[in-house]
Amino acid sequence: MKVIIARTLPAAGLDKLKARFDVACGGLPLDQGWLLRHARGASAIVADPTVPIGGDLLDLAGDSLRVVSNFAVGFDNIDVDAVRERGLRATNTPDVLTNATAELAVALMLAAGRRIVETDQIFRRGDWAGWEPEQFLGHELAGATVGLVGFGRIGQRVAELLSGFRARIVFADAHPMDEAAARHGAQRMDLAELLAASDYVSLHVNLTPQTRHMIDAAALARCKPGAILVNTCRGGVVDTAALVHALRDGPLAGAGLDVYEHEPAVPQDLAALPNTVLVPHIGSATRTTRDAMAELCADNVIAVLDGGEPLTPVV
Ligand code: 8YV
Repeated sequence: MKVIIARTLPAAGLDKLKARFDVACGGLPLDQGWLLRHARGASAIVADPTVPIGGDLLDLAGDSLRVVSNFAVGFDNIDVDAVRERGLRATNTPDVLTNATAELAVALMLAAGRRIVETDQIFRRGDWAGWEPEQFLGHELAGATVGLVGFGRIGQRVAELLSGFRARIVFADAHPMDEAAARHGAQRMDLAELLAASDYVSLHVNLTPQTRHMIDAAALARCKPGAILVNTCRGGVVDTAALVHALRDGPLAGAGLDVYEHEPAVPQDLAALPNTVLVPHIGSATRTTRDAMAELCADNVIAVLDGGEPLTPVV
């Protein structure tokens, strides 16, 4: 059976697939032409969030195709209705990246709150004239209200990590999440309430038509003056132009961002602002996590091609 890897997969998963199947990798960067040429006759396609998977590609693969295995927890790149309509399966890699992503969210809260990148740059440029009593004042997590938008696996792990910081945790989620709320001592609010109450707002939702631009100009206007926004989920959840405005003219004091609306383009308006911490989609970028993601991605392919249930299906 033929397995097509749209780009690349770490060896932890790739070697498992190579041991069982005829594997071809498109390599980096994504070459759509290669993918279209090689999809025909594939039993499985391994994709990631940079690889759009639509009905046309599924049809091109033909009757042999059984599964699309995404190397990511997010699956906004996959047309899940097209997968479902064709009786195929799609899988993702939840759980294994929860901690890495949650740790990055906390790192961005601290970096933006304590102005770590801004002051690092001032220092490196030789622009520091010496210590002053009220210089470079930032924000602490202790005593702050942290609003988690989305209280799934990653949001809950952020709450757990923050317990030592003595922050108050509030969350907005489509589901009541009563048990998790009790476990983390977190209070559920609707989004508007959360934005008005939070010193830090951290986003942990899937990108869907409902969440696209969920954080728009109106939402940002509701934020507390001096609040910090952290985004480690998907760039499309935030309206970038509105974010730039809120960082320039208030109410936001800063933002820590891992994801962008038009990756890999660097949003120049955000880059020009001193109160942003910008990292290039590194939420799951640790050796341990990427290997675990690759293994799970491969195990999903193997499970389906062996005629079984995928381990972590989205369809
Ligand atoms: C990955 C991610 O780094 O899992 C996701 O949804 O965005 C990140 O963990 C990226 O997708 C690489 O595949």
